[in-house]
Amino acid sequence: MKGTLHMKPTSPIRKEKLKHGIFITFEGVEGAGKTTQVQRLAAALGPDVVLTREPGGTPIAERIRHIFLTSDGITTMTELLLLAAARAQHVNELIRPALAANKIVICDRFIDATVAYQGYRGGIDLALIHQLNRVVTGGLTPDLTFILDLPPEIGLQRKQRGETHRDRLEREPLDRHRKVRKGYLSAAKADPDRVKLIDAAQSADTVHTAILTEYHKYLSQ
Ligand code: T5A
Repeated sequence: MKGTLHMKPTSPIRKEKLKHGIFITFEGVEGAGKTTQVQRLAAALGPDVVLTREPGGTPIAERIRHIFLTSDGITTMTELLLLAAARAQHVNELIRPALAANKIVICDRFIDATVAYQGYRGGIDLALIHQLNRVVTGGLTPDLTFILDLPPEIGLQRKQRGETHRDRLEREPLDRHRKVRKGYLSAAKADPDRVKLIDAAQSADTVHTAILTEYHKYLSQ
């Protein structure tokens, strides 16, 4: 399976897409299975893939991630500004150069997470979030986004099965996680060409197949 997707006959449109790289993001509530699916897609797409995550992805952005995840008492506005700083660094240092080198960049969370978490969960004005996202990314938008949709209680249960430590956000009340899911569902509705909603309550194999199907559809457009 590895690498086979890129050995298929290439349409002119697809050649054009590959010339500029492809930017794919994964989103979803805590424990939706993003890490699992990011790794499976990367394995299926072969050596041209660059895997990364937000917040993080570069040494500076990973330091910001640590502050973000471990600082009890942090305000939502501080969260937003830390995430924006990390994203500015990540886009300029890693994502844009990789796309320019014709890579397929797969990122675990990106701009839609800020809308869902700091906007819907945290109550910050959505117009401000969109504007900040545009500024720090220089207008870079993913080509394709998979939202792994799952009731948050199931995601939290999945995570608790495997881990003893729960980070600051995972410990928040269920109501906050439900708002995050609502934010993601709104993002999918607002931009159906880019954002594909995947039922993450299915088995990991079925979810992977659904993602590959959407990826093929994207390439053939
Ligand atoms: N954040 C981030 C913001 O608030 N704003 C932002 O703008 C950004 C970018 C980052 C935190 O930062 C916040 C959101 C987050 O709280 P993170 O590292 O992305 O944290 O943490 P999580 O989102 O919680 O990601 P996780 O890695 O913890 O969970 P995943 O990746 O969604 O799930 P995964 O693949 O690790 O799977 C969890 C468990 O479920 C099993 C796995 O084996 C694993 O045990 N699993 C399944 N079980 C049954 N069926 C399936 N289909 C399964 N798929 C996986």
